[in-house]
Amino acid sequence: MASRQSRINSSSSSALMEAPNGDRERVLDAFRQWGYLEADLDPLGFLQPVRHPDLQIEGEFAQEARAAYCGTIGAEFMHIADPNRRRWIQERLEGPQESVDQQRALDLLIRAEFFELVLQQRYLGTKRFSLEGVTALIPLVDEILEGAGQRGAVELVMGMSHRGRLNVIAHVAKRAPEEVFAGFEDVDPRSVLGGGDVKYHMGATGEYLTRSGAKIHIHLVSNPSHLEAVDPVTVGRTRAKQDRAGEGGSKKFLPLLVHGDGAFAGQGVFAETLNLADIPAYSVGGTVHVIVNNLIGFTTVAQELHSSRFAAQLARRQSVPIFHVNAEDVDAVVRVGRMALEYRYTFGSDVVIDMIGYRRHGHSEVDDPTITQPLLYKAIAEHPRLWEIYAEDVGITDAKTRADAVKAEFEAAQGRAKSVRKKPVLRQLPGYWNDYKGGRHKPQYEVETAVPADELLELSQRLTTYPAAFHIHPKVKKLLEQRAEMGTSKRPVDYGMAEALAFASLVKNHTAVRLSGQDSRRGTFNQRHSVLLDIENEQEYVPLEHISDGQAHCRIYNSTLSEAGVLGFEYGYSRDYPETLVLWEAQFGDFANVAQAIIDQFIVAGEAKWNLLSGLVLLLPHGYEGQGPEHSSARIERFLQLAAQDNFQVTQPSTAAQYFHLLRRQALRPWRKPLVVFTPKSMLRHPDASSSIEEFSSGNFQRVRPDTEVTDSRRILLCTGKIGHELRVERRKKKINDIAITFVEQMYPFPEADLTAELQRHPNAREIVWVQEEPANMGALNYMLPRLRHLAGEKHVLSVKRSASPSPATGSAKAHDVEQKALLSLALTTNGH
Ligand SMILES: Cc1ncc(C[n+]2csc(CCOP(=O)(O)OP(=O)(O)O)c2C)c(N)n1
Ligand SMILES: [Mg+2]
Repeated sequence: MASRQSRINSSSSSALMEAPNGDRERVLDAFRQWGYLEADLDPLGFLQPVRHPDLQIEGEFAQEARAAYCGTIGAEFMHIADPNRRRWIQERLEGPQESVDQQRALDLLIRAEFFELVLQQRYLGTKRFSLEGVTALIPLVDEILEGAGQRGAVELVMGMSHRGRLNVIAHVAKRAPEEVFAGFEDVDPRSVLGGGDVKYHMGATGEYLTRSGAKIHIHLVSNPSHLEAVDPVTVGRTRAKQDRAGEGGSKKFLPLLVHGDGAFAGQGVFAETLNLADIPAYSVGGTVHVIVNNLIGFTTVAQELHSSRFAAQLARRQSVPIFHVNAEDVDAVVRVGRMALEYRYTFGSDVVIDMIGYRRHGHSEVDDPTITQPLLYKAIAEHPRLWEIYAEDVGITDAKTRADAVKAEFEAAQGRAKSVRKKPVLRQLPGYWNDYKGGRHKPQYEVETAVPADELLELSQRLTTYPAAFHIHPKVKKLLEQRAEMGTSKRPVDYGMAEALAFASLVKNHTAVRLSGQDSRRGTFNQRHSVLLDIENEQEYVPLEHISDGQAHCRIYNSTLSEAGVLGFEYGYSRDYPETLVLWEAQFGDFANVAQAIIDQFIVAGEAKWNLLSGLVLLLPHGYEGQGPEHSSARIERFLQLAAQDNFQVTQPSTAAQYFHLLRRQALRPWRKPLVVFTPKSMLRHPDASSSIEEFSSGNFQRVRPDTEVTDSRRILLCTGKIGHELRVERRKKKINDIAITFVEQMYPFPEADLTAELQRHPNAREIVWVQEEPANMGALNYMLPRLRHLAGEKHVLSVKRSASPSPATGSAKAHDVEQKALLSLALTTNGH
């Protein structure tokens, strides 16, 4: 009793306590819990083991426990509640060690090391973000692939940033070394003016042959500099591939994310991605994470990078095991790789490998690290290379001969690099907007989006019925009754119904729909109600999944409270499932800027940088309604600033039918460009924004919605969204009949031909006035004015808007009303300014 007490309370004593026999489990438990703190994890010894009071025990059991938990593997898994999972890990760490193919591991180390050395020799002073110091990554991934191949994997979807990426391209994606070296040779600048990307961001694909002969396709995902932004994209891409594969998809497609230690701990987008792991809408059956941990960021050391002892500990928020491993015990690294992979396949869970090594050079090879870490880099300069250490450890005597051969091989490859023909960088894939610009011809790829009246009727019946025994909420019952009336033309069709009709018509004809966003199943504004809930037993009924036999799925999900993570995921999904209409909805468009890096780096620039297409739709509620600075603006100005070379579409449909045709156009076109839709809030059910059912059975999306009420106007007000409706109401009230009010529904690509036609319908108009709700430094104003001036000829181009402001909107509903009235009045009564 006394000895147990002293073991538990031994914090003041550093003396080792003798554990009595029979206490084996208790001793082991202490080490299972805290052993990783005393583990020998840093090859350079800077990260000193911590002596934990609970572990100051001696004796046979302690010796056994210490060997299992305080060697070169440190496991954190006692935060996992499930005893089966803990036991599974215990058995592996406490049981006999499995053998490692040391010959193969050594060969891979030599290749990884000499790849970098030859680059260093031949391209001195060029950035490559060497893997030296953590070259064990290559045998680690080899073992992960071996295990994956044995379990039926056909593809590894891999996301990683700069560190060691070129090495991975050569040794995991198996691109010929001369191809990688060629990236260091001069390119013809004409091939990449304004586009393309640096060599350590480009994606790569290849085939990997595992030790036991399995062939695994490698897909290294294109990646921006923005650390960790690729995480949700990689996971979304994997999920799309898994969904396409159907049954067993999560076994066939394995995601692997390689992180830097600084980025893993610091970047919120990773935390958002991790949070998706076990949620059915986003799950991929487990992602394997590898932290290539050099205990340093650019010049910033671990103690400055995170509050936890290990960068990896962020993952403890979930039931995810963390295996720290000393990158210089290559056998341990390989064993950890095997265990992590098996864990992923056994439990369908994420798993983290924290491989701790060092960085032989500066952050990049042009950076001198001896200025900021003189002692560390003195130690590194004196430290032997891993392949030499390993060869000696395992007693392989011909390592030097093998190394010479590999070096000669890479040098020869480098010699061939100059003559490698570079793949041309396509600036635009052909055929997208051919003949569209300028409107000289009928757009080549416009598609029929109207749906026959009888089909609309049938769809609306399907959308508004549910099983007889279903106990429906009275409010939802009423909503469905109203929607049924919309289908039979007794009532104008509103936005919610328009969207449901668009989705229903698509899934019926085998185009699947996937929409996710915060509270999207009901809809933030009570507009969607895509999932009916039985109020007595909470069973779900999704009318959109009961449209017709053999239909495609319509999946509408509530997302986690994340923007960057979820938008990145959906972008990734849209990349690899182009036949599906994939939509992400912001709760309010204002919050989309939390995902700005996904928008800037992937959605709008992905094609220019990497030739990658996406048909993703962003639904961004937008409009000034007196709800304050953060519930008003989806930042139209930002999207328009990002528009160039037909990279995406920026739209604001002003009616339900327009929204219907726009969604169908996006899904049915044979090519893919991202689509931004500014969606309404208060206008969702407004009569002026509703449409007759005939507008669904005829027509198509109008890029410009002309004013057909006023034929001969002296002034044309051009606007987009809600303000246009308000102007029309005000005009009616004031009985004005010489001012036209025209909606620009597609802002980008700029609908020049449609606008020209509209201006020609009002030959006597002297003024064109751009009217917007947003302040002068926001909204579409600065994008529209030069374009309108170009079209206006003799006419004056003026504008009406709120005064320039750092904040998008006032916090006072009353102030908002005053401002809004002033805008309408200015637009309709004065000459603007
Ligand atoms: C979002 C973001 N912030 C900052 C940077 C600039 N940056 C590039 S690498 C780097 C350090 C990365 O450290 P770590 O994640 O440990 O990776 P390592 O380079 O050590 O492998 C920084 C700060 C960036 N690329 N992305
Ligand atoms: Mg680092």
